[in-house]
Amino acid sequence: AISFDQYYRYDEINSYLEELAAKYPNLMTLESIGKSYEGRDMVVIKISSGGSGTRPAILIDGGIHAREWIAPATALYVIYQLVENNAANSALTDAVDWYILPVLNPDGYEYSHTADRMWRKTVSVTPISGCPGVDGNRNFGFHWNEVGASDYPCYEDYAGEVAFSEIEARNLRDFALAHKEQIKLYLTFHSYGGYLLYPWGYTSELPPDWHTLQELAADASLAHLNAGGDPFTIGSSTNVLYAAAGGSDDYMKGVAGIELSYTAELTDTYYGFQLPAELINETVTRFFESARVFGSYVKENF
Ligand code: 0X9
Ligand code: ZN
Repeated sequence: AISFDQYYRYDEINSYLEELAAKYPNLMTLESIGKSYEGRDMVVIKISSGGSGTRPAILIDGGIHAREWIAPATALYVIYQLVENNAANSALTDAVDWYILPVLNPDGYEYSHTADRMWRKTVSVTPISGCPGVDGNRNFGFHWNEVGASDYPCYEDYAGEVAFSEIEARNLRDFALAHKEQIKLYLTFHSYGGYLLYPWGYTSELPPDWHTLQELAADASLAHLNAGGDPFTIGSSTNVLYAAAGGSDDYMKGVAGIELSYTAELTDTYYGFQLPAELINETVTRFFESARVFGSYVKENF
C-alpha cells in the first residue's frame, strides 16, 4: 500500500501504478506515451468506469519541473483516491474519465533525487557542453520563446533550440492532441506559492472566457480553504505571476483547444521546493478537495 508521508522514486511510482492497474482492471489502465530522453517509459494512467471513451475527460500531469516533488505526489494522490477509494469517490468517475501522468520529466525527477535536489529542467544535451537541459515549461510550441524564456542553455528558463525539442513535451503534446475532443480540462501541477493560474502566460491579454476560468478556480480555492489550506492566488499567469511563453497550459488552450487549462502552483511558501515529507499528506488531501471541484464542473457542464 502507498502512503503519503514520503516522496517516491520513479520506479516506485511505476510499480505502484502497475499494482493498481492489475488490481482494478475495470477502472484503471496504464499506457506508455513514449520514452523520455534517457529511455524511461512515460506512463499515463486512464481512469474510466465505462462509456468507451466518449465521456468528457480531465488531463492532469505533474513533475515537468524536476525539483517540484509535491507535484508528482499530488497527481499520485488523485489516482489513489479515484481508484483505491473509488467507493467514496465514484461520483467523480461515473461520468468523467481521468488521464493522469504523474511524472512528466522522469529523467530530471531522478536527477533531482540522485545528483542535484534543485534541478528543474530536462537532462538533454544542449549546444553548450556543461549546461544540459531545457525548461520543459518553455518548450511548447505556442508563442514559443517570445517572452520570459531564455536562448541561453545555461539558464533555468532555457526554451530549447526549437519548440518541442524535448521528447517529453512532444509525447505529452501527441497524447493531448490524440484525445483533444474528449479532454475538457487540463491541470498541470507545479510548486510553489499557492497559485491557480490560467492562460495566458505569453501575453497580459485575457482569453475571452477568462471569467469562467476565474470563477471555477475561485470555487476550487474555496474548497481548498474549507479543507484547511490557504486560498490560492488566482489569475492569468502573466497578470498574477509573470509573463513566460511556451508553457504547457498555454499550448493546451491555444492549440489543443482544451477550454479549461490551469497551472496549480501548490503550497507552500515557507519551504518552497523542499517541502518536508511530513507535509505531503496535508498538502495532497487539501488539494484533492479542489480536484473534486474541477471534476464536478466537468461532469455537470460537458
Ligand atoms: O515558470 C513556470 O514555468 C511556472 N512557475 S514555476 O515556479 N513552477 O516554474 C509558472 C507557469 C505558468 N504558466 C505559463 N507561464 N504559461
Ligand atoms: Zn514548475
